[in-house]
Amino acid sequence: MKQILLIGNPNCGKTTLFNRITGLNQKTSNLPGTTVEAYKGKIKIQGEDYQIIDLPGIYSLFSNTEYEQVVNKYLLGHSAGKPNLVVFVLDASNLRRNLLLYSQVAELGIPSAGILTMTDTANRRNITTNISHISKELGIPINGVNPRKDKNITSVLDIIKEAKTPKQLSTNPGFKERLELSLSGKKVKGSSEETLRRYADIDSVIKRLNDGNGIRLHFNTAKIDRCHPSCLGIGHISAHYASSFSRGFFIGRSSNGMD
Ligand SMILES: Nc1nc2c(ncn2[C@@H]2O[C@H](COP(=O)(O)OP(=O)(O)OP(=O)(O)O)[C@@H](O)[C@H]2O)c(=O)[nH]1
Ligand SMILES: [Mg+2]
Repeated sequence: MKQILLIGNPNCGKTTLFNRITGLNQKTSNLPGTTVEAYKGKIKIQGEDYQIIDLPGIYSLFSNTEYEQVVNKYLLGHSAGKPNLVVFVLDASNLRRNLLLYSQVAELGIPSAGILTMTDTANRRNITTNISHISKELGIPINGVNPRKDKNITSVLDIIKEAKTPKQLSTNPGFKERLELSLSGKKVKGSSEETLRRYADIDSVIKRLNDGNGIRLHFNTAKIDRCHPSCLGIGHISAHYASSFSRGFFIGRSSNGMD
């Protein structure tokens, strides 16, 4: 049976989506780190059976916790054979941070499809996203789904059928070997430098999306007059990025995005 891995940052809605499409009832919560092991389920797409595996949420494949190890093992085929497909869940309210993990998974070249969740949360923070622009940048089909509310799972199944080999957002020679090495539990030399390089490549993507209206932070001057940027839900952006903020360039930077 073909194997699909459900991958993404913590708390982006993977298990809610998994439950929705498999009919199972695994634990979900709005606390990061809810899924600590791989949940397995079965789905049928156009008459074909697939095993879908809901993995723990992580920010980067490089780290020493058991969660990254679980995800690494599945991605590299050490747990259940080589995966056929990846469904990457992207949180629309934190796209930049999500793209770090995405860029690493994309570099493995597994055919992928994307599900953009949390567009409602993003909208509340005055961020809108244009799915077709994001899909073009990443080179994979993407559908926007709110797995908490949307009962119709057809759009999820349809997009899985259209999975494509992702564009590489960042190229890092020796990446796969370093990933294999990280399975030994040792801190991999050079992974922090690699993360910084990846963020530089991701910022080019974010800038193109921003310039082409793929992501837009709507300035509500009345609110801005009254509030600090944290009122717009982007208060976690470091001062380093204040100039980007003033250009209306959305970036969801968080210290959790670094390994
Ligand atoms: N507002 C909103 N909430 C959502 C959406 N999708 C999921 N949620 C909620 O987000 C919370 C986290 O969902 P989970 O499915 O547990 O997230 P997860 O990605 O599996 O989290 P980890 O297992 O920790 O990696 C739950 O309270 C869901 O109901 C969405 O599109 N919008
Ligand atoms: Mg989960």
